[in-house]
Amino acid sequence: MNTRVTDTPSHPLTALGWNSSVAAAFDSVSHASEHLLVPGRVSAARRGGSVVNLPEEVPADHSPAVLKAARRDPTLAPCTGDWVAVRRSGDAWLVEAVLERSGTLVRQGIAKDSHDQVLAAGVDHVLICEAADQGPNMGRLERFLSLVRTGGATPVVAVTKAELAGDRLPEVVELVRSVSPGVDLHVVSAHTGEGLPELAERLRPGSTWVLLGTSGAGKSSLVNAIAGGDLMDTGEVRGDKRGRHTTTHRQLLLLPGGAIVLDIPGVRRIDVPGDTEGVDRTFSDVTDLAERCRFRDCAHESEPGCAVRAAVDEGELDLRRLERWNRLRREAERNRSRGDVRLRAERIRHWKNADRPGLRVLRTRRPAWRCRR
Ligand SMILES: Nc1nc2c(ncn2[C@@H]2O[C@H](COP(=O)(O)OP(=O)(O)OP(=O)(O)O)[C@@H](O)[C@H]2O)c(=O)[nH]1
Ligand SMILES: [Mg+2]
Ligand SMILES: [Zn+2]
Repeated sequence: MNTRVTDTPSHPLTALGWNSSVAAAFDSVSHASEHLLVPGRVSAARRGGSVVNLPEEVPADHSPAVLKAARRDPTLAPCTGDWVAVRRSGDAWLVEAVLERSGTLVRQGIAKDSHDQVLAAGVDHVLICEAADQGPNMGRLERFLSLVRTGGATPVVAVTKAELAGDRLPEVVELVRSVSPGVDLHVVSAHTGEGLPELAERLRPGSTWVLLGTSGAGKSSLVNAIAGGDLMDTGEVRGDKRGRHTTTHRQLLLLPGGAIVLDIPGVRRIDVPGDTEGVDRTFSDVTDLAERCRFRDCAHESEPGCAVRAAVDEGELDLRRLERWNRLRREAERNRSRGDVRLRAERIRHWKNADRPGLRVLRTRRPAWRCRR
């Protein structure tokens, strides 16, 4: 986090987002430890060490216990936004434990043996940025919304670069609204200042926000415009409207208004995690209709009394939205079973590698049993 953290007048940990649930998580870790621990928040995580705010910024190594846990499961390594318990060890600081997380943004590991990646932790709100001049891409928005909900944070949508849409702006906003029922929507321009005061008003002191969107969506420009300075580098988009991945690392920043923001590198595509509930909450308009189907297990295909199909026939529900709901649900189910397979494989690996003298005895005896047969 930049040095401005120490300039804040109120309680230093409150300025970093400290609240009663973080305090309770810290208490349970600190009571169980033989060391004198202090709480801090990770503003930037690296392999083997982190920058931790106590609230002044210090570099801290990860303790052997933290490293061991992260080797077994990389999602357990400290990540940006995590609350941690640290202790002094000689001249250095050591991260002894990662406190129980709330509000995470997790990138699902797609390959069979790849792990999930925690992009951010301790997140209250995710501002999903969609550039007004590029679509909008409804499927991507639904995907981002599902992902945010699964992680337990509240999604808010920003249609960025509003002035570039010209006459199309109302249509773009309507389309975005149609895929984000119940979600706060801000129409903003970092260049003209449109919508910035309203958005800044939402960024309450001590709340943690992550900006999520494709490269070039204008996330860093938005942070700078709200901060009234150049906190983040920004980059021109290319001829094909794609961004240049200007932001390459993740670091918490404190806005002058007191909110904590994390502007992450642009994300083009991200899988929904193995959680159909996050998907269903994103498609609440469709699930509300499904409640009224005659059969509880209606597949919304050709069943009689299907309220979802009736809404499609009457033009109240876009068939493409129904198809995208089905597709995302299937993806979530697939990812859940993939996750289960991975978890099982990891458990077996862990069990095989564990140092268990009893197992060694068993192994040495086995040939003798075979001889007897
Ligand atoms: N016209 C206009 N251009 C904007 C606006 N906001 C951002 N841009 C431009 O869009 C380009 C990309 O902006 P960035 O803020 O770097 O985008 P980003 O989302 O942070 O991109 P990555 O860091 O690559 O993920 C830059 O050239 C900005 O000047 C806006 O409101 N209006
Ligand atoms: Mg950026
Ligand atoms: Zn139905």
